[in-house]
Amino acid sequence: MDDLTTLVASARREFDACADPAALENAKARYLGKSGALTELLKGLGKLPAAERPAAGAAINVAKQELEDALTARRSAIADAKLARKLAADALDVSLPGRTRGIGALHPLTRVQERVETLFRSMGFTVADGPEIEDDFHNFTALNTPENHPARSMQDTFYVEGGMVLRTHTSPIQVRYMETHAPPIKIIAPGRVYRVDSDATHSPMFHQVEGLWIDRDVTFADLKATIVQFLRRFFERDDLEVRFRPSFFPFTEPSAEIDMAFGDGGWLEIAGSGQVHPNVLRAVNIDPEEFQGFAFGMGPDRLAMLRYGINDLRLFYENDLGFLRQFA
Ligand code: 2NL
Repeated sequence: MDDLTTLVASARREFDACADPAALENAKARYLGKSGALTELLKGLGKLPAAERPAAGAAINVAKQELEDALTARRSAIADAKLARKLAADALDVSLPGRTRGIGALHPLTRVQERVETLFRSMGFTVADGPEIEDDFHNFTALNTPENHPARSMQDTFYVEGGMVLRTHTSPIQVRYMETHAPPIKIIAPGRVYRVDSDATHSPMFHQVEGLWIDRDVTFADLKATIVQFLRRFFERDDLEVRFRPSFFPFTEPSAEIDMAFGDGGWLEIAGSGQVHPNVLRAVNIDPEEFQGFAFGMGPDRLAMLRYGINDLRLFYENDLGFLRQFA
């Protein structure tokens, strides 16, 4: 059957010209579909004399198998070509620069806290830590805070379950330290603190570094020397002027605000401080007739704003990489 040989040859040529699966399936339909060329030949078998039918039918079936085999071969050739193209596109070009992981950097507030820790460690202080969720005793009562003090109100303090609070200062770290360590005690307590307050200069979460030095004879003179030394080293200015201004805190007596000179003639409030109140020592079973010392509290966020010349506290908490990268 010359017809069949020609048909198979032209089908092979068409299949081999197909570059994608869809074209190949269309070509298949032209030969093996409902009214495909080979299908039509099969339909014509009935018109042949009965004696010729078996041989003709067998020849058509052989041709049909040849087309199926050609299709299978072409399908896998198309798939192989596709894979080869993909591999070529994804090939490793060893001359390209490597894909680097960003190096990253510490947040400016972290850098300031680490600097504060380093400077106080060099003066013999240990860095203490504690929970951010506190009970009433460690956050207020042990610190001689009166029962009706406004700081205890829900307007000022975040209350969580069971009468617990988000600590409003890092003092409870120091209270817990005094409960578990006998004097001499010489620690700083850095960390996050929380107050109900939010504007350009207040964030509901901010940071504090408190300090505490208790021994038999730690005086207000030691407080002044420690703070002046710290501030001069922190701001790298040996002539930095520091001023102690009388103030009040329930947990210290006497108490003083600490100001540092800035610009020409101005003063900037930088910390609160004082001699630890005898009631605070009694609350942690330290005898105030035997031991005394000072405590202070300052805002490292404020120190960071001064050190880096930043005028809006909120910039530290927005995680804008354009801002943060400047300190990397
Ligand atoms: C401020 C005031 C201050 C303290 C914090 C303190 C802690 C203990 C005992 C006594 Cl355990 N006092 N802390 C003392 C005076 C002032 O902070 O304005 N901070 C930003």
